[in-house]
Amino acid sequence: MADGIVTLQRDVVAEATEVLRRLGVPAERLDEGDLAVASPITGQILARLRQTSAQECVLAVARAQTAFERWRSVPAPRRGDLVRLLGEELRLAKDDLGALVTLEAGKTVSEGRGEVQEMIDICDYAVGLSRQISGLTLPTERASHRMSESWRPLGVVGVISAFNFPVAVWSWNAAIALVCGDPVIWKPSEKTPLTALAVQALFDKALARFGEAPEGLSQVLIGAAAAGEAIVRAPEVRLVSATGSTAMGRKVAPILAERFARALLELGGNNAAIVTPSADLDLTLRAVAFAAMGTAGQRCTTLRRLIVHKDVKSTLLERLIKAYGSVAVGDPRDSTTLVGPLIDEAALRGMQAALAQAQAEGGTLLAGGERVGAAGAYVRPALVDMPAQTPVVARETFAPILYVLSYETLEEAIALNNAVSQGLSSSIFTSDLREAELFCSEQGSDCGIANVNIGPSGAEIGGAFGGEKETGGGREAGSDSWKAYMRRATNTVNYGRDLPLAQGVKFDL
Ligand code: UN1
Repeated sequence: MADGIVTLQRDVVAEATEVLRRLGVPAERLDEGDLAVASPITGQILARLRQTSAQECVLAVARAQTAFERWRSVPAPRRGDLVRLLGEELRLAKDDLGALVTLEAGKTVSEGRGEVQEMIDICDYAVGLSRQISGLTLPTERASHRMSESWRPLGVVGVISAFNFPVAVWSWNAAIALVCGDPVIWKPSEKTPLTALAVQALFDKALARFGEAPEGLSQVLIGAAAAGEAIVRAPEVRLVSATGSTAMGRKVAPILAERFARALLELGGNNAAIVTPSADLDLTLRAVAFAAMGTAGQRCTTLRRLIVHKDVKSTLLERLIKAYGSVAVGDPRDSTTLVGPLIDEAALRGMQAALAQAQAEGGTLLAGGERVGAAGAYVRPALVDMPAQTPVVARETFAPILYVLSYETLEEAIALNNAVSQGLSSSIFTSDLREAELFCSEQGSDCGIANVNIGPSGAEIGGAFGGEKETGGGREAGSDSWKAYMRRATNTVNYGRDLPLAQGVKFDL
């Protein structure tokens, strides 16, 4: 540790080239074009990729549509076989793909591997789902009739993902879409296209083992906004699952609405945790530290607002200031590092601007905020005591800043939790059953995720993931999220000889 930062002498570019080779991405793809891909670890360029042309985007959509017409008739459990093989490839490649996530997105080794584990988990989930896609049988008011609903493949699914979960978000969508009978076209963040190419190479391996399958079940488009827009505008793409900023969602949603395509949006979060007087402070401290500083504050579920009861505020802050002062920041490849770099210089500038604004709005910087190291956008996570929920607190800054607010009554704390425009995740730390249940009730948190004695980040795939209000309303991963990837047909069958009309209507010729 020099200059307050963990450093490693290992060559980032050489490591990336080697890992990409092992993952099956051909070396010639890495120097074909003008999209420079930098590693946030040092800022060095890892590759220059050729961007998918507008013409190629059109061809990709057409190929996916042709694939859909065959894939939809493959029995769902057989479709599940492909996802099972993908899960097997991911298990074998877990360390390498995790390492590539570290090299390209700057996550720690443990978080890089965790992200791949999340992919494996959703594959397992989707394989099970492939034998459980089922519909209801419903009572009909007519004699000798049967009414049921069936779930049918929807069509081509577009996935637009962000740099911070460069591979897991694709898998939440792709694993489910594929067992539901839908091909997938993926536009990864232009900041993390290498992990996408590696995932595609693993998918191709699974496909080769699977045998007969239509071409174009999974495709990757490399590039910036234009490639994403191609997916959003293509009439064949029936569902677009987009993860990113609320600003991006505001562009995507109207285009989809205009052509009546489905939108599954996972946009900004501004997640809070309430710490009550009965909270177990040891547990709270650990949960807050991970949720606020983990992934360098770059999860959509990152804890950004800590709403602390006035009676425990000074005790908790004292311990938090210590934790913020000692957390290891630096090269994410080193096993002692807990906070890696921000994705780029723009992210660091955004953080510094937010900290300046917070101080102008009456905030006191209690810890962190300073840049460390020479190369790469490294910064110490910041802890800021705020007099109120001012405009900067109400905004999502995608960086490790934790604003601290205080409260006296739980109703006041819940009102603060809900008083922002985003609605992704939330938590309460309490040992009081009444407080916990109130927070989870209809009078409590208005977010898509409401946790008790767990931070707002790090959700498992078994639940439906997503949030309300400006977070976009989409739900991905577990529970019944699969229904967004299928169309529902209500089937009423008359097996009698009469033709009774519903609602007793008469129409006798
Ligand atoms: C995101 O940041 O886009 O709950 C997703 C979590 C992770 C997913 C975060 N499972 O923090």
